[in-house]
Amino acid sequence: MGKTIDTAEYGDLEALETALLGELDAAGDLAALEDFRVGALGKKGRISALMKTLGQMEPDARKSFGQSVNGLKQRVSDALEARKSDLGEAALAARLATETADVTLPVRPGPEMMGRIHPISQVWDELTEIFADMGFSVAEGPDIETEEKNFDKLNIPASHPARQEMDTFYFPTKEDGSRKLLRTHTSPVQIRTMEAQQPPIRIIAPGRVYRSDYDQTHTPMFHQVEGLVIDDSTHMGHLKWCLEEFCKAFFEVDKVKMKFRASHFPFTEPSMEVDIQYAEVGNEVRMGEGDKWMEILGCGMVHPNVLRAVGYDPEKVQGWAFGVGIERITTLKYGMPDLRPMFASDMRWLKHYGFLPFDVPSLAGGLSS
Ligand code: 2NL
Repeated sequence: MGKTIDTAEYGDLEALETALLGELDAAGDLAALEDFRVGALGKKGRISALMKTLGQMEPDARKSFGQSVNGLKQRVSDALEARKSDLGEAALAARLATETADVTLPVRPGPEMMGRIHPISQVWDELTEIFADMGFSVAEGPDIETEEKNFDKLNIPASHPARQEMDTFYFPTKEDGSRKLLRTHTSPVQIRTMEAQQPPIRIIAPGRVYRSDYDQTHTPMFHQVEGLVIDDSTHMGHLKWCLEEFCKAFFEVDKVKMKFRASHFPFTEPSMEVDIQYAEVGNEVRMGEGDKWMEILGCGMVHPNVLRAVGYDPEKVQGWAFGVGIERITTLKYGMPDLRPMFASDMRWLKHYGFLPFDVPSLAGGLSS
């Protein structure tokens, strides 16, 4: 005969189970649950103590009692896990109820408020916002281009002065005689788009461009945004409307006065340069007032040779294009007297002319505030 199991304290296993499950229900938090686990299922816990008595029992009794204790252990473990997950969810719900965050509050002064968005980046975003609202998509392309895409397909012949070494940064000539260059305008992006897509096309191409030129009003790297619209009937009236809408939105005025002057570019015919009227009041410039004129962009109807070069039929499609210098309209809009500090990384200049990271330009919320 084996040793008798003393379960008198609980009467029997069923009573023990009832007691344990009762304690489980009463445990009010995760710490109390851990105490319960150690006391019931831990190495020195009450269920483990029952298991240890098995060794001294008769084989038959050991088998049936062992099965009963195992069943009990399993049910208590399951109940413990269920209670744990209930209490965990309740604890999370309680935390969420107390730890609210008001996302409409202003940002606290801190490191994230120290940085500034460069005026060029801000204006880039403003331009994108304005033209996106008029249905233009943004197209981008590589800074390193071929002579073919930067010049030939734009109806700029090899003899053209703009192709001379003086103005263009060329890479060394390769064995096959070809050489790459740093794009001198973003027009090759439009060439790429036309080669890849059929009309209708309505894109802007903002980007860095490079010319070997450095003085008070020129830096060897600068930024440009070009626009291109091609379909079967768009005309110069659409071009004028689009540029007027752009100027009003960009300079944040209700009226602008613009002058379209005949000009010449190899890639457009006819070509025009656009002057905008402004008044100078102290350090400030006011668009749409006064009697001064300033040239701000170039534009025209896309030359038939350009359309042919990308495989379009000039008898079937037509279009217009424009190009704006981003530095030029940035200095104009934000009253910067000098272009040179633009790329000098001077923190004092950036603090003065830069934008806060949360001043995201939008037509509804104001482009610049
Ligand atoms: C300027 C002049 C201009 C264009 C750029 C263009 C592009 C293609 C075809 C035809 Cl793919 N034209 N671009 C047209 C006229 C003027 O820029 O003075 N920019 C600052």
